Amino acid sequence: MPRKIMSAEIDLVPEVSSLSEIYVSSDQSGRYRTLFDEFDHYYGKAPEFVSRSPGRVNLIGEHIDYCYFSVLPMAIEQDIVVLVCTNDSGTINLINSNAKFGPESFVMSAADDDNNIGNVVSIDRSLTTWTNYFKCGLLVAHQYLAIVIKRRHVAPVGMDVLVDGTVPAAAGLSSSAAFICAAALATLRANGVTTVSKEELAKMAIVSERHLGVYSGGMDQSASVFGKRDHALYVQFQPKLKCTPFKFPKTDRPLTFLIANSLVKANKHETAPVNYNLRVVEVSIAAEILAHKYSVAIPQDSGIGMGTLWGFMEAYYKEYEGAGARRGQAWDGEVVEGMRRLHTMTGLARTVFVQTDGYTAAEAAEELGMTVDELHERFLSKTPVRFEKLQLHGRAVHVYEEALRVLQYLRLLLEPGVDSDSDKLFHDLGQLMNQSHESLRGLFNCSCPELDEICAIARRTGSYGSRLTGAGFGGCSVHLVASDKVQEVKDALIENYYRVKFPGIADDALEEALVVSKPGIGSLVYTGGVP
Ligand code: NG1
Repeated sequence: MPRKIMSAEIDLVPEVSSLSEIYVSSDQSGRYRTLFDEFDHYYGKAPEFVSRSPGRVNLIGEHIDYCYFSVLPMAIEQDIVVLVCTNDSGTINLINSNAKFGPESFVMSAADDDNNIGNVVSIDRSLTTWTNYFKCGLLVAHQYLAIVIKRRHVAPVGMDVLVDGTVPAAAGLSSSAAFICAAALATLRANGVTTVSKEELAKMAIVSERHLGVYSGGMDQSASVFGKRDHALYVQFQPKLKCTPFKFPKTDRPLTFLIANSLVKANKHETAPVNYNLRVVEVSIAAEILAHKYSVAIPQDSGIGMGTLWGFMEAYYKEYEGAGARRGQAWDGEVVEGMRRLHTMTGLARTVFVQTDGYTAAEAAEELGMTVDELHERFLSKTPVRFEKLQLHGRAVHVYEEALRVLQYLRLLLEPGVDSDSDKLFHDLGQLMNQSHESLRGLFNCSCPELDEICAIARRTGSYGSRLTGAGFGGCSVHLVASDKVQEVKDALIENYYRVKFPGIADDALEEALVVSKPGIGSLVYTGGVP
């Protein structure tokens, strides 16, 4: 039974029947025709629907989503599409259009006993296989069906699936979130749910990658689901998930973002214990130490079940500060007040974390007034991490300053009258992007020589601001370039980076590595058939 519309005001995941509603920069009908043919070739029938979800580029606000600070991404047109026909054998058949990724089939378990709600599949996180991402989406969608809409004792519907992606993998453009969102949406649809809100889809996708052992924040899934053509997104996580699309100001020369892939693969899952998850643990321990020093209690509500730097900021203001009528109040999102609070937080972080070269486990435990065993038990046992010293100074200062930069960036974009002087606007925005990169490199240690080099070349050639985007450790960079300078910056990168580092690189690889992507529409279901 299809689920009915909940309320007219709720922002629902759209269903479209024409490709022109999805893609503006390129004609994708050839791609879809080939995929429909392939589907017929493999399964001997036509797909019932296509679910798709895009990648994203983050303009500013890196490694702060899991601390619950707001970010400014936009969805891009590159996406993951999932063609689906249901089957009645309870089997999931997965084929990828890219032969590099082998097929897999499995039968779902019924999984509706009370201890195992919605767990239709088990995921072996020790394997790095593409199908694990589909399983994440499948799993969270079934948990949603069982727990949220209380559909129990109904056999999970099997699916014959063909997947195709244009978001480069491990490049910081969120191919994993795009795939998981598309897989979750496909699963809901296959199981008769034709109406789902963007908020519900984003929320279920946000928790999903934890099944693979990565404790990510919610930026990618939110950007992928809420993406809106010609709009960037202001994504807030607290007090609740909220995505506000906004248009760039109209300037005499259009604001253009060039994405340059370093082609260095950033493998988030395999390196999680020393890279991504270690950062998640470090910022949580930093929050706990600040809370301990200022004797405030903070909610244990991060993805990894610990306190957050956002939580500390809120608790600190409740207890000690706040100007005038705001004394003791939670921050309501007002930009100037947020900037003031974040300035204060940066100062506190610098005062408390004086050891700029890091803290051993014993030193961190002492800061928390606990034993090393207690530190391990409470903070280091949730996910495997490896370190010599916890970099608490750099991580906490980066997070508060980056959160501040997001508000400054937003303010510049929304300020009335910016249209008149695009050079000043681009310059100011660019400065914030450059500072962000410096901070990610120097304080958060998540850049790499190739990304630094790309940023330097782009800035030399006319980019106003250049920074890594996404998790870093490789992957993509984003550059604010005036539209009349794009070709010059591209040429300089081709000559001084790509042709030097990858001699003989093919022209189509270069074309894929350097893209100007317009903000695109988010997750949706396409029902238009063969175009
Ligand atoms: P990537 O790896 O670029 O998709 C990751 C996290 C985000 C965010 C950024 C850093 C996932 C799915 N996403 O993005 O939540 O923390 O790093 O800002 O892990």
